[in-house]
Amino acid sequence: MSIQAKVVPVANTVSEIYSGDISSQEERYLNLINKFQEIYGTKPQFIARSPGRVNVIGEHIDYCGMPVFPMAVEQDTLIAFNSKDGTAVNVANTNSKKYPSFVFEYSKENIVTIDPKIHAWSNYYKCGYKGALEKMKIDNPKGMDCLVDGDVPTGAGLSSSSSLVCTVVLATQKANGYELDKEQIVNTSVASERYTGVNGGGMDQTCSVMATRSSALFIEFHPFLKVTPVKFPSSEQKYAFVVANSLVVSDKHITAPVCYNLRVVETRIASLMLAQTLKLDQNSTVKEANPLTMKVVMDVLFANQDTSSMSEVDIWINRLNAMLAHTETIFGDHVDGYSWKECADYLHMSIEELKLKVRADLYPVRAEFLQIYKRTKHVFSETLRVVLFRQTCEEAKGSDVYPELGNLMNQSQDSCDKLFDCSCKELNELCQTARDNGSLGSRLTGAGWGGCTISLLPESKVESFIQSVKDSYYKKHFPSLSEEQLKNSIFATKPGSGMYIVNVK
Ligand code: NG1
Ligand code: MG
Repeated sequence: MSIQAKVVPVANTVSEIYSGDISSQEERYLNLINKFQEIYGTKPQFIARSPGRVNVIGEHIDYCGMPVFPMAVEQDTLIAFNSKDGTAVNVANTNSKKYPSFVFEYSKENIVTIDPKIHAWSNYYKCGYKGALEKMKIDNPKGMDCLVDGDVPTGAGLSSSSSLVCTVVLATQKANGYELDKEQIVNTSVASERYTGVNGGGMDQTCSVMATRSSALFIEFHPFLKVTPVKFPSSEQKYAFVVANSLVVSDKHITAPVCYNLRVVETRIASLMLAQTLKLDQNSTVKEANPLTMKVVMDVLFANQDTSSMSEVDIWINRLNAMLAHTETIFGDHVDGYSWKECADYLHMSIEELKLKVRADLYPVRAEFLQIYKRTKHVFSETLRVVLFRQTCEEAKGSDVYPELGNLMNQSQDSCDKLFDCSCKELNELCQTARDNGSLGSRLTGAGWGGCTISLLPESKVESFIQSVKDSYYKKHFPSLSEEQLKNSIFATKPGSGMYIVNVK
């Protein structure tokens, strides 16, 4: 049995990506194929694959339409699959203890029923399936036999969820004879994952689908999706990134109404308040994005700016600084937040109207005060850091810019902690421990409230760094971890490749 070292064309797939990955993981792929045969009595035709991601900088700004800077990790989700007659979809997992098998039948009314109140791994699978079928607009799907194998740490801010959803979308379209292009797969996966009840942005899916080996991605969402691979600069001293899991599990499904979904709502209300105070034309803002985002507010405000003598970076810096100044002027007398009533009065509407306007009816939230000032200041300053991070990478010209990159990461952590309130004491401790042990910059990655940190440090220090963090953080808080668990909790990472399909012969 062999794996054909050839990618089945996911349109726009970069062909360099598969060879390294598959040869280094051949055993894992072969085990998957064997296990599939044991369960279903035949070999799979294809293996779909999509990675997790680690965000280097740019947290909680994707859903504001602002650019982010993630990279794919090497950990991923694989789905070996076959299509077959009938409409039953059989799904098994190589880790069947933790992720029990399930079967579902396609139904004409709602494709498949998903209850966001139940937190089961099957939900993520069904979300991807439902989204893919809706995208393809087919009502006579093929049946499927599937075997899933994933090694992205779960609940850790490394997007195990999106890695699974993207892989399901990829497998489902393939099994039904479709070849959606990468952008369609991104859009489908983003919409699909929202069926879990979390009103997420598009960073994770875009990175999982579009990543290219050895580069991080500068991802812009507005006015259209644009992905620019950016290489980390080379310098005499070599550097590395280490991911460390705080092992505080943040369950977005339970915390969404007071954490993630609330942040989305706060930034939307802030956008409405900015647009009104800055007297933006409602017709042009609503046309661009509904619900309104901070990126649209900024673009509309500067629509007539003469940019002929400005570089792309200068435009960003100029506009973001202006928005930060507006944030102080407009919200600076309410640094402790606004009540719902104050926000509604500000916008001349009722609280109910306001909730509808920002879609808090679809994704309910709970809060007494809305932290408009702090969230807005985070969004514009974090965007500025993303832009500066990219510029610093691209304009390094051989000089050692890593201390500057590290500073930006540290500032980002500070802002996530103090302005966006998405850190926690363990994450703060882990970042501090990292800095005390030679990291130039350390910050939470992903949604926060637990999960992982990412730290930048000289490559020569990686081993001693990992040992020191094990001694000071893990031994203190999690003394009973096995060596294997420790190995999965803290590891060096490099930018990996995006999704692909392998043809099994
Ligand atoms: P994770 O870390 O997967 O919970 C979430 C969102 C992103 C982004 C980050 C914060 C989803 C699928 N992902 O990531 O879109 O907003 O938080 O920067 O909701
Ligand atoms: Mg996730």
